[in-house]
Amino acid sequence: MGVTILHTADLHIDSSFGFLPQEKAAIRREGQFRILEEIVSAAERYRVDAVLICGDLFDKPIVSFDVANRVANILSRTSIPIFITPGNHDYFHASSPYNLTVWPDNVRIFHTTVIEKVELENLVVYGAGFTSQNMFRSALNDYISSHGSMTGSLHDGKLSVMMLHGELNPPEPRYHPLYMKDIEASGVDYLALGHVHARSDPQRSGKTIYAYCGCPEGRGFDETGSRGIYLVDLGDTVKISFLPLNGARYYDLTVDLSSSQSPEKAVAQALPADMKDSLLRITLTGEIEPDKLSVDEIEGRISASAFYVNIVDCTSPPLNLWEQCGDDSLKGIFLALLKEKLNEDPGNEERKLIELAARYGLDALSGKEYVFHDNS
Ligand SMILES: [Mn+2]
Repeated sequence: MGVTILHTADLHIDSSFGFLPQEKAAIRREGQFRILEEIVSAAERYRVDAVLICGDLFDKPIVSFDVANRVANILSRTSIPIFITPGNHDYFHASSPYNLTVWPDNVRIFHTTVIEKVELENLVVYGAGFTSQNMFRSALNDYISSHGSMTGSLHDGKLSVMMLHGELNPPEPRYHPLYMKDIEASGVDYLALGHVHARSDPQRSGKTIYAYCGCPEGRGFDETGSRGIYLVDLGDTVKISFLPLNGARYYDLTVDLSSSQSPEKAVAQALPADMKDSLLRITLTGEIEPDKLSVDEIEGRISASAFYVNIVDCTSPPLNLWEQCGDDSLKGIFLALLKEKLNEDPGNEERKLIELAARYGLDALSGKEYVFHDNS
């Protein structure tokens, strides 16, 4: 019989969202509880056999009783077994919510750095967690070194999964190093990983499929795009599907206003179709007359339909290329030489090249580092 698990990690509940105004940050923190609710609903809807939360469920090692109790309450709305590994942000310790909160019976927390095993009816779950903000030793390597592997008759034909928060082959072993040879030696059917917030496609090492599911909702402009959870069907073959969730979406957009007649239109064209629950950072670039651009107006218009917008104005006034042509200076002589070529009535392509040469030359003569003017 097949087994389905729900793989999630890195919710970072109770994040500060310090880049937002206070009231919007509070709304985003509420949204984090909604994402957890959505995850529990998905677990029910897809009738999964277990939910794996692979570290950094909370953003910090200590949270208020209210936050911890709300999380426990959401997890109690299902009877599906839920497994949690504390990560580097929410490591297990005496004052940890994992120690102080009354968790529902369906929740099991892997609270030591030594890999433990829990047997369900048709599934074996292995896990270990952080007990401080760093974890230099590899729990997996320690386990393999003393036990050899996790497979064999031990499982009585049951499928096996392991959940760990850590880094694959890191240059420095600071956040629980995980090594390929140990993953291969483990022989578990699926290794559910947390820590890296970008989702990775499932990979295989030996018989073991492993993946980072990424965070189920972005928390900043470095976490853009669609985010969600992995549903993992374990059977004769392992089938993994990405299920997007309805969290806030972050967009980090750059709009070049150089050749645009209307900055408002140029920005509008770059916007996503549905901006509800969207957080946008829009960087404006290119050369434009300052009086043609009203950042406040653009910002005002977008904030009417988006959750949050931040416009970064990196435009510059248009440069009169030939202003210093013929001056008694190195720039003047350089421009005069190029201007001669222009006067020979070159074709369109060559004209562009000459203008580009003038720009680069002026930049260089002004002591600027290489500045790329994208005129395409
Ligand atoms: Mn994390």
